Amino acid sequence: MDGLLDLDHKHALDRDCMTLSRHVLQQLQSFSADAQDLSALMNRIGLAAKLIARRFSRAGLMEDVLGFTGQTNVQGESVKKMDVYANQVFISAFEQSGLVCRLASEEMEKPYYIPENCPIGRYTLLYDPVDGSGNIDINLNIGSIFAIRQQEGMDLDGDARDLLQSGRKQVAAGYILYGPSTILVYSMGRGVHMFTLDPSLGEFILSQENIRVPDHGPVYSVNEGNFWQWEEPIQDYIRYVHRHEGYTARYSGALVGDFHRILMQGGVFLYPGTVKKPEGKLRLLYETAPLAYLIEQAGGRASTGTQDLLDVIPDKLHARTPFIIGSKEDVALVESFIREHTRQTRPEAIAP
Ligand code: AFP
Repeated sequence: MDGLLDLDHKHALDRDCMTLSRHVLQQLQSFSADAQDLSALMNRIGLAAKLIARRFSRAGLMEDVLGFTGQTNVQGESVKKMDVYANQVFISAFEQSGLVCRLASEEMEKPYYIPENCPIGRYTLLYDPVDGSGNIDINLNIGSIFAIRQQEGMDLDGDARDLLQSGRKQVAAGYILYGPSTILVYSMGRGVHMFTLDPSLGEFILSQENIRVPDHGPVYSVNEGNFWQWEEPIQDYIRYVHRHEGYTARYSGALVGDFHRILMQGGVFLYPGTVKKPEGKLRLLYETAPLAYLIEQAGGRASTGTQDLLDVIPDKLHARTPFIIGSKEDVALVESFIREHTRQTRPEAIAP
């Protein structure tokens, strides 16, 4: 027909119109109030991501952006100025949204409750505003991780006990990777989808749908500098991959980038517990559980080594878990070393 684009151009234009908010509504196949809320919620996540990406992209040219604040956070870690900025970005993006009732962050000991004079929503946003802070000052990949849970019951005394539930209670989860391009990967239980920020549009545009992690991959991603601290089965697994062809080590020191490589190419990421810290370093509610949600949606697995990660019920807001995540065959291989070690040392612990 006259005046219409040919199919190729039309598809390209349709794709440029597949924004985050529209994709959520398409995923939910609904225009209900709930669907609109989730669509608006993901849009706010996209806004926060754009604000953080903008700051990162000019960090080296601006005063007072890089470096440390001199403070220590609830994790006992030195706080970077970008940690504080990014944490506030999410609060500012959601405070007037009417979508959330509180925000729980790696950077805040207690959740931030939306003030009385702001519209209160039914969701809780849990997030790690800057994952991989160690990479900020050297311009290497950094990420933000988020999870969305529905408010359940009343949180009367503000201790957020209702958040201490398994990762299977997550309504949605995802991450932003600030790399050569800024991408946003998310799932709401209907597959894993990737959006790429088009700076010329200021929009996250759909770049890959229904991502599936390969059943096996060559990459194992772990900080081998901790080898001497690990329990024996993890050391045995590392010796195995050292002695067998077909494995390659990749580790950036930033979970989101290392995870994204595993999601796209297959393999396994490990942050095991150590003899001194059996629970490991990574935090459950806003780091390991959101990524576990994604990897299961992509056909992979996430484990503590002895339990499915999504079944772990935290005892506190900033609980940590050992973390093994990636292709199901590679996660199973790591678990097999743990099971074999248990069989030899504590046979009574092995279920019949
Ligand atoms: P920072 O945010 O302090 O850089 O820590 C990053 C992180 O939480 C996670 O992104 C990495 O996978 C992990 O720690 C790296 O920890 P190690 O430096 O102990 O390997």
